[in-house]
Amino acid sequence: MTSKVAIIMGSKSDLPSLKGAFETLRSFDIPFEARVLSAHRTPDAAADYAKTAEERGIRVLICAAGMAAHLAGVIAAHTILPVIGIPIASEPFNGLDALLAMVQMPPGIPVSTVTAGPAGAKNAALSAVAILALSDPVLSRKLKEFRAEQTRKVEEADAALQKELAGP
Ligand code: RP5
Repeated sequence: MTSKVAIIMGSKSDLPSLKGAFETLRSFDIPFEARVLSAHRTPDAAADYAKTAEERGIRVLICAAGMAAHLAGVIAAHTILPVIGIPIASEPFNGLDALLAMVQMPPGIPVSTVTAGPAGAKNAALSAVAILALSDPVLSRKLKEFRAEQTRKVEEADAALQKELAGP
């Protein structure tokens, strides 16, 4: 099946932080591909990948990078597809460096930046689902069900807490 979402990471060392994105896209049955491409170490390959993504059927690009995280911006510079950035935490600045590099894009080339790290991977995937759901009623229904289930779990947890606090 043609991939609809591409997950690009600046280094294989980013992979553990991206588990939530893989899991989330799989849970919504969204075909995706994942690549290691670096804005600095493989700049030509990263640019070529972004330039051909649209014609290959990709609809959303998720880019994860740490340190001087230029990957999402470079990818965004070469495509009009929506680009979602995940800042990856690394020493010594714990992701603040990547966050600022990603979120401070100059006007004209947007990168939608999500929560840093593993939680961001899940949110990036959910944002990709939301974008795809705009033109896919089945996916839209699944996303609404996901939200309803999430709400139900919190309500259950709260009910359990109240019971615990009330004592025997
Ligand atoms: C970034 O530099 C990568 O996205 C990674 O988060 C960071 C460190 O890369 P490695 O030295 O682990 O390959 O480009």
